[in-house]
Amino acid sequence: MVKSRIWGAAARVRPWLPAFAVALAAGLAAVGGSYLSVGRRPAFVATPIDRLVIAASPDALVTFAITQLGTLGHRVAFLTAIALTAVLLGLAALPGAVLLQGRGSVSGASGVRGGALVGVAAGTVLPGAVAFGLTRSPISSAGTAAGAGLVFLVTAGTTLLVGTEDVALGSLGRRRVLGAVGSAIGVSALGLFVRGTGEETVPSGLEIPEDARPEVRESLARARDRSLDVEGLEPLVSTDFYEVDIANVNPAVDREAWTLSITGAVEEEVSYDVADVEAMDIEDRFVTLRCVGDQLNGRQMDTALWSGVPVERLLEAANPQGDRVVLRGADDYYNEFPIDALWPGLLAYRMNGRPLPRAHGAPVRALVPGHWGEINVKWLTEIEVRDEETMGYWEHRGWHGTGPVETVAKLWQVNRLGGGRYEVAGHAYAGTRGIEGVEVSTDGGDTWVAAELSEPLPGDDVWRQWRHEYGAGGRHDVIVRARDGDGNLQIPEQDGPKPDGATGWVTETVRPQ
Ligand SMILES: Nc1nc2c(c(=O)[nH]1)N[C@H]1C(S)=C(S)[C@@H](COP(=O)(O)O)O[C@H]1N2
Ligand SMILES: [Mo]
Repeated sequence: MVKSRIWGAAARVRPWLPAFAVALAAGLAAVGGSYLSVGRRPAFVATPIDRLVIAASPDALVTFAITQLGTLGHRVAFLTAIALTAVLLGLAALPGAVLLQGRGSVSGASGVRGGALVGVAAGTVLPGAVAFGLTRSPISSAGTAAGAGLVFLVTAGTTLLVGTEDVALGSLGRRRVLGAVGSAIGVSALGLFVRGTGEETVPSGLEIPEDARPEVRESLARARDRSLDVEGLEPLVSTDFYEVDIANVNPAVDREAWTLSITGAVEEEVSYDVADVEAMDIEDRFVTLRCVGDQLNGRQMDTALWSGVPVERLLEAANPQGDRVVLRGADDYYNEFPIDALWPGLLAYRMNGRPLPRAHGAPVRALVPGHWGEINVKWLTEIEVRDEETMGYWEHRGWHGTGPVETVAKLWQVNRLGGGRYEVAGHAYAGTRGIEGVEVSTDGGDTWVAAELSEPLPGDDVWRQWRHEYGAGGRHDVIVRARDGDGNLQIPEQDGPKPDGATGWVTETVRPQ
């Protein structure tokens, strides 16, 4: 009984499968068309869906993606959003596909052409309208409509040309479904070819721009010269700066329209534009950032030479009355912390001698000395001064990452020099406390020796490199620990990043090769 009912249902659905396939192909082509027209920008039709996906994701999943997957997590989440958007736009295209499928029953040449045309029109306009509802961008919506429309044209094309004579064309045959899928893949591939993945290449600290200010060139050259000469070890200015964002599509803030407002518990609300900020004296600072979600020996810790204006200069004019601040970014990210931490901060608009990349917060981001990365708000638009404490974006999700960083020594490089000789090296960071020393044990913690340290770079909030060379017989355990500028040893107790940063000493088993 049940079996036959299922069979009955399947038999009823079956004739419509080609229509579903064409609609899905149109949905994919619609996403591809939008991407081709605007790239990985807020106007891309999958961006709003991406936001919904992230908002709906359980905190544990978001935490896992950020702390374990990094960039890979972003890619997976972004592809998920794209797939969902293709399905959504495919549903919008379905009425068109059904009309196209059904047009075979209309008799007479003009009837057939008319039916097909209505199908093509519906399959084009409906996804376009949905895109406009999602993005409010005419260009992106036109791209969406064009992508879907192309699939419908390819699908209907043969019939329109041949007319009614060929009755076998009265349904969406396999060949036309293949044509639909093929053109959808074509549009998407073209979008990828023209726009790339949308992942920005960020200036490496090793390339010193010709046109940078002499001070910047000098500082970057100094950082290069002071970097320890260890094969495979990242220099003092990172060549590949990590990125942590709440969204998969970064805001594209219009420099000309951008303003930064200082609001709330202030004597006078003030607002600055790019010209105001750039008119002030520029200052260069080496600053290290580390995400609170970084694993103990993870890679979400990097250093750049940032240029901008001290926060102080902008804050003073507002004369703040409260002792807390909320910083807000153009991506609706926000973070809250004591105003005392913000006063010594920098509002950066250049990075390693180049304009601040979009990925790192263009046109202006905050850099707050010594605290976890999350309060260094990117695409900064507002500083709200408050009397009372409140929670930031990550606090609402169970993190306590607004305070000063934990001390850490990373073990990022193990080089086998031959003849039983080894070289181990890494970076150590303790925020504004500074690094006084790094100690290494190559016998599992029985004995400790001081590692060689890189010359400190100017700055109150910057890492140092360490290196140690030794001989060993066989397999052995290397442990590293840093001592901060106050003389405190790095916390030995092992603990994961959530909620307030990883602790413990990095340990690695080294085997001879
Ligand atoms: N507007 C905005 N600012 C932000 C974030 C964000 O998602 N949006 N991420 C924060 C986090 S968690 C970290 S660790 C740092 C990372 O800065 P980076 O991406 O330039 O490395 O930016 C912080 N500022
Ligand atoms: Mo972070």
